[in-house]
Amino acid sequence: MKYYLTTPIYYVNDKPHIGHAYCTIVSDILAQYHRLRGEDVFFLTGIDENSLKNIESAEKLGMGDRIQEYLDMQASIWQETWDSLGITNSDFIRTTESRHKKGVAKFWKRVEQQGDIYKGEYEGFYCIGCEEFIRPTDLVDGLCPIHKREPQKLLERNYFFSAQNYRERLLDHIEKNPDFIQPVSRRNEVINYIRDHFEDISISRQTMKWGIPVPDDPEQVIYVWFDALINYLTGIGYGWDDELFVRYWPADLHLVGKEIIKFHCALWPAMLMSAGIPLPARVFAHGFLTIDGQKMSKSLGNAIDPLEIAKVHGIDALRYFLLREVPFGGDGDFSNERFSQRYESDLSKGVGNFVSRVLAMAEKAESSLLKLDPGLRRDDKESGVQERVRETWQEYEEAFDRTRPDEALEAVWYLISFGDKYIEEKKPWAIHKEDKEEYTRIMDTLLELVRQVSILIYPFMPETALKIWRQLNIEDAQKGLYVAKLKEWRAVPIATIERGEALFPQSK
Ligand code: ME8
Repeated sequence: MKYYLTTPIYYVNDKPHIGHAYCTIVSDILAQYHRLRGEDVFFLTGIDENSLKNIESAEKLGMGDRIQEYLDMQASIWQETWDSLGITNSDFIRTTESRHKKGVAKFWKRVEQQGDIYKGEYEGFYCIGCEEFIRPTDLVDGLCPIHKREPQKLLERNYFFSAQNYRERLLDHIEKNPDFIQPVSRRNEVINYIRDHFEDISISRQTMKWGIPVPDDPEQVIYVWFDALINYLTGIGYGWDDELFVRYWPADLHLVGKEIIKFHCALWPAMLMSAGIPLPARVFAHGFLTIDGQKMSKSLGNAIDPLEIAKVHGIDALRYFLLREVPFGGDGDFSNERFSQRYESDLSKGVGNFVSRVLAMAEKAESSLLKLDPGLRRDDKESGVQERVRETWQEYEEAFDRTRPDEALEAVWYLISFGDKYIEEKKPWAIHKEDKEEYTRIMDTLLELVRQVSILIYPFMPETALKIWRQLNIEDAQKGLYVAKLKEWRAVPIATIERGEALFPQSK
């Protein structure tokens, strides 16, 4: 089984902010989950370099004559950010790379051979902020309503893509594949758009000095979205490594923000249909993050650097927060206050406290735990713990299948509170002296529960999971095992315990 997932490729006119990190982190969590299942995962992210926005930023820095240098500089910033956040992407695609340009040229030719490219006159508006042609009726007081800037007025002879040829096939595909567009709330938006507004689109620019030249017509460069979408193919070998491409295409998931769903669910599948390439299985549109209730923007100067936030409570805490605080698919808000609250209540006092409590009590029983005759083991079915773990796995896997990692995480936290309640009910500390055997049995169950929790949290908080495995001395024993085995009750025996530092120390 392979699993190929992608993030959007980001514009590099600035450094990454928490919104970009959100999409990349969720993708990483999905990638880690599928790896845990033993699947052959390819996780692609990258940058969209042939954009006017980038050129404008280069010019502002006085680097207008050294654009490639500017892009290289920005590429390092983006790559380093993901590295520092521990993102496990398989590759990083840049649209100025020759492998990408080669693939784009190949793709263009296929669409051309299909008879879907023609030359025509484009007269209208173009918003650099959106990198999109804009209808006059969408302007508000002559300005782009999103970017509040005046669009460029264009009169050019361009190449057009016959998108309209694919309108019916697209609608048919969306209807027959209810999972193609997620969440469901976005489906109607896309259907209406395709039905009412999906027209042939200009796919080249005459006056642009930066970009990928149109094959056989170097006077024109390819429209940045047409070029950028193809990254999902060129990132896995299209045009330069057929074997790799066949191994991973079609994509299992394109994760994107809600503002670019139309490009991914209308233009992109139409392009693929024209080129005779199978469509991705699913496009999921996540919501937008605000900061303290406000839109993130350069003018407000409130864009948050994910690296700064990760410094406060660590990377795992940031990953946890973003998944737990924001219902996936909806919008959410980031505030330092909420972040610290969740850190204290869910991490320090939640999983951190649960693990350290169990390990501290288990230490007292350690010597007898090691010698515990399996015949003496608590009947875990009776206690309900084993059953709860089984149900958690079921909810968890189903949630991931629906691309709802937030719900998977919720199920894990429910299991942790179940564990806390189990401790409160059994009050092992009260029987420690008089009934050592019972005490040992309870601890034996609780330790297995901690192991189960550690596997469940792995995709979300890999560093924390690793710390727990070390404390339980099972890191080596679990190596090379995947979910199907790991989730079995007592799949890996816990032999000794080495309590380490608190997983999430209380803030001072
Ligand atoms: O659109 N909250 O790039 P981009 C959550 N290059 N996510 C956010 C966000 C926010 N406030 N702001 C940005 C482009 N994002 C194109 C894509 S793909 C072939 C080309 C995330 O730099 C979100 O995932 O504007 C959004 O879709 C993406 O960044 C857009 O990044």
